[in-house]
Amino acid sequence: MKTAFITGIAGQDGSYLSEFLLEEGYQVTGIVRRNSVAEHQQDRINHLQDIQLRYGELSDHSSIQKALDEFQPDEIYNLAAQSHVRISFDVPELTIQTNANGTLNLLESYRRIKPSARFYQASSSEMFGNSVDDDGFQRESTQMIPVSPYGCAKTFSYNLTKMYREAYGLFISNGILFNHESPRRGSNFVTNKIVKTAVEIHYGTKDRLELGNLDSYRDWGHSYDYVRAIHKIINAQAPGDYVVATGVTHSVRELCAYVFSKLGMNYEEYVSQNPKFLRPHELKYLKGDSSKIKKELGWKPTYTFETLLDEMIEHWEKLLHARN
Ligand code: G4F
Repeated sequence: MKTAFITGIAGQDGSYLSEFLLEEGYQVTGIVRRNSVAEHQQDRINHLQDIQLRYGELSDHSSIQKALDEFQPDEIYNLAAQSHVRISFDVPELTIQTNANGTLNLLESYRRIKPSARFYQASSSEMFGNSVDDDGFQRESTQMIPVSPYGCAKTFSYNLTKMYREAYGLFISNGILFNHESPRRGSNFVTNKIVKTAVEIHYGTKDRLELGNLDSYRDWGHSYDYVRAIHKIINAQAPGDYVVATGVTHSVRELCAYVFSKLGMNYEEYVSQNPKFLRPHELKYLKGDSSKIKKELGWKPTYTFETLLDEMIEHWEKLLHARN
């Protein structure tokens, strides 16, 4: 039985990955941060009886060492992060501490305690900033010019993991994941914010939706598919770096139009812009080319933009209908 150790195990991807690894016969372990609202801290993983959790923080080196010493994992998945790009402008130091220094802490503990393990780093399409290749795609070779504290921290960790791979001969891989969503997505990310509020408007409990930039484009996939890509990446023959994306891009405006029309409404009657949701610097356009992972590891997404949103709409309809 292989042992997996997951930082960020209580997050969207951590929960889907844990479910998948349990199905695959892994022993699943991980760290969770202390949260003042203990009731909701592990909502996404409460249904998983067989996982072992300890309190820990990427920025608390001793907590990482203790957990790795105890679990002696075969695979380490570094998913923990301050993952909200706009909030990274509000809390830049915390973002750098967790997303950059935190990776360094984990790498140092890993190479001292269990260097035979394999290591997966959750890298992000936010690292590209506004770089786009001439054919309109971002891929592994696209220049990285991040435009947010979050993107800068992720780019640091991406470079650091590559350096550790070369310098110490460790099995370390990066997944450069484009936006990926699900009903478990935090409702301050744009997909879930739009779906949840549109359903609330549909049921008459809200009357408008305020957003930031409606004209940015994202390549949105489903977390269910992306955690399967992560598992393929860490189990590849050799370590490497892979873009994980659908190759299809839509604007936030198109997302609103789809969701509201599915609920029989015209988004233009309900959606307005509030400058408080704008960012000091915006990444305008993402469309990923995942040819490498498709060709080398045989991964492909099963959800489309439409089926992803349909599942999210159905989730909120069930939940809010039950409450009404
Ligand atoms: O849903 P978002 O906040 O996701 P964002 O910033 O693209 O970041 C996500 O994807 C990254 C991968 O590229 C991850 F690394 C990161 O951890 C995270 O998962 O915003 C998507 C777009 C942006 O252009 C934003 O400006 O939606 C726009 N937007 C417009 N109104 C809004 C809003 N975003 C949020 N969160 N809230 C709004 O009201």
